[in-house]
Amino acid sequence: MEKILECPSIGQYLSIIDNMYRLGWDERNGGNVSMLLSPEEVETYVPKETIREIPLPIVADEIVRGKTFAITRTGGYFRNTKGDPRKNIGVITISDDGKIAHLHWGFEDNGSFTSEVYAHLMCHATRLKVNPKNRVVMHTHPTNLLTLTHLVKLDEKELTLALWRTMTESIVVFPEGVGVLPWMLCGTNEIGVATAEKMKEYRVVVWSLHGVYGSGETIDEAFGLIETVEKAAQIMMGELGHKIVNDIDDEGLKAIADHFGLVPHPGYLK
Ligand code: 2HA
Ligand code: ZN
Repeated sequence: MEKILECPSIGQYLSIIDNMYRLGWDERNGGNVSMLLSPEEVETYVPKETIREIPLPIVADEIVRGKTFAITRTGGYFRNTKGDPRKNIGVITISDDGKIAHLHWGFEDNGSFTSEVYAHLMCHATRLKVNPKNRVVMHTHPTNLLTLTHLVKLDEKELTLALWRTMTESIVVFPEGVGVLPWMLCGTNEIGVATAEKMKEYRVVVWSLHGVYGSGETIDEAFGLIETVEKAAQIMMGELGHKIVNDIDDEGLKAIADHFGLVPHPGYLK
């Protein structure tokens, strides 16, 4: 086996992508995931040579220059990624001037990175400034969360509170709440800037009528965050059209946050 495929975090990355497909979140070529590799992983598993230079559509922020990422392919299907990683993912290093990606491995048959590369690089830069341990940026189309954005007011406080009230885990997993963007054209610099701006405050940003962006220190954590928001959205979907008799009130949410030593988004709870 090629060395890069022996890297444990690459193995997890491929498994999670496969799992996301099986959850029905990533139809056709939907979704894209990028993961920063540690200097030790780069040293041990990544071929040093550049096999191709791919121009970046933006000048990448200084904080991501010289860093190496695994990232999914434009037009690639999550369904096929684990079975054919060499074609469907690439391992790139951002050049020192932030203008080029040096491809070390993958994107076989002249492929390139996701069209959402703007949002990925900008979100990595933002999250790294907030949390130097952040490694993963994940975009996907979870069915219930996406459907919910057709049905509820697109208000960060209202949506966060409604998701928190569904189940105990919600406020534990996303005490800062969820960021929400209105519908915007994807694959553009504008949505990348808007998402990264939200990521200053939130690790998860809902793209209304499209999907979600999540981030985390590991692939498991980013996935777990989105999975929890999606589960809460699924509960909300089941409740729509019904009269809610019981949910977790402010007192309960405060008790959960106190118990776990968490600070919920300021101003959301009475
Ligand atoms: O990569 O999900 O937002 C396909 C998409 C675009
Ligand atoms: Zn998408």
